Amino acid sequence: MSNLTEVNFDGIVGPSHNYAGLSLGNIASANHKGSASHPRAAALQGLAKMRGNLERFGHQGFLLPLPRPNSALLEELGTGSDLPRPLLAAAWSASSMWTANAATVSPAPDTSDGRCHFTPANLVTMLHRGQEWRDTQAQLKLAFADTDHFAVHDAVPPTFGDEGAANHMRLCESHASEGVEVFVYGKTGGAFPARQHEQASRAVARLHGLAPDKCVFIEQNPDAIAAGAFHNDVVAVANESVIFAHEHAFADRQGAYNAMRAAFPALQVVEVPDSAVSLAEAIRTYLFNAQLVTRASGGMALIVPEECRKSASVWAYCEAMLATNGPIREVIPVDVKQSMANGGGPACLRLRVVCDPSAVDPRFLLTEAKADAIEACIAAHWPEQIDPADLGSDTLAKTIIAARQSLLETLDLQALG
Ligand code: SUG
Repeated sequence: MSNLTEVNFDGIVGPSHNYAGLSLGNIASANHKGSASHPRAAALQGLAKMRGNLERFGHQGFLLPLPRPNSALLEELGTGSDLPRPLLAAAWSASSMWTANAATVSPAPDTSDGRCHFTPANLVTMLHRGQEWRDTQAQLKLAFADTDHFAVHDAVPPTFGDEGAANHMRLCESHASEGVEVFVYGKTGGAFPARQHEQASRAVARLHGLAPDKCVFIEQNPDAIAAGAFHNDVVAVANESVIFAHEHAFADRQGAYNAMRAAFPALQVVEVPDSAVSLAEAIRTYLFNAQLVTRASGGMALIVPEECRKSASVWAYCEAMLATNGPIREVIPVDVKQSMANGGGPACLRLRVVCDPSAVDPRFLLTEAKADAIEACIAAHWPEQIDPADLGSDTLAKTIIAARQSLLETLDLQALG
């Protein structure tokens, strides 16, 4: 159990990154429907974020884009000129880049068998996301193949929507100590889908062998879902003993904090009042879709989207928060605009895994030299631009398939071909 540390596995943005407006309830996705996307810029922005974190923390992992266009899905749908565009676009989606939705992860100190457990998210609410989990699972089984340390489950059965780590927070004294796992679910009935079902969260907790008194199940605020917080990580993030959340994140605000405190008495709440940052502005800037990380020098840093610096109310809040000298000591903006335009901020792009890095297949761990090689591959092969009308083109399909193939070769991961 020694050497347990938090490693972030970011999704490398795939060469088919595009804006098809597929996610009902995701305001950025709807607003950018039909816009031209820039896959090369998107992937380079994601890589720059990874490089920054590699330098900051000494560890950084990645997961690879899934095969697109997904010919198996197209076959299942029946190909033909009358195939509706959104169904065609689903098979071209690069949505696996948001690895916060790849799986729920329970680190070894929390589980009954002392292994780190993964349950790939079934993502059943949306077609373009529901096609991900089997390929994601194959990748997790390769990266975390060491069964002395890791267990990779099947997704929980459909009907119970599961969107993975985006609706899961872990409270602990330090990453290597036993934690309390907080599962946040939504209830259906609002204008937008509630993507995380309570029974999916409870199934994951059972599968992972978590102690019932170390689990907390909390309902997301239906008003937050209605305002565009389609995942809890759009309105809250936790790290070690700190939770950073919007006042309207949870259905029963005080009840939620009480339940967390009952299981984890050392909880520190940094709550942003609606009067300082409105729910709409929090969702527009993705203040909470931040990486809340422990600095080597002490205190925590919040890695936020660049959009936060440009918002008067959000930036004023951040400056005021830093002046209080509370647990969060630094705010670091990063440019992930291409991902943001589809509703994916810095936190969506990463899956946190507390593990011993030496137990992970090193092909999934970033080094400076590997970042250079990935960058060269992206620069050479990722399309500069995709217009939604291009989806379905044979020429573009060939470019995308060849680009991914070249990345697999660069990383010696042809096994994922
Ligand atoms: O599932 N966007 C993703 C964004 C996921 C963000 N993840 C977290 N919050 N953890 C989604 O809505 C847009 C696809 C499109 O419109 O083409 C999309 O799937």
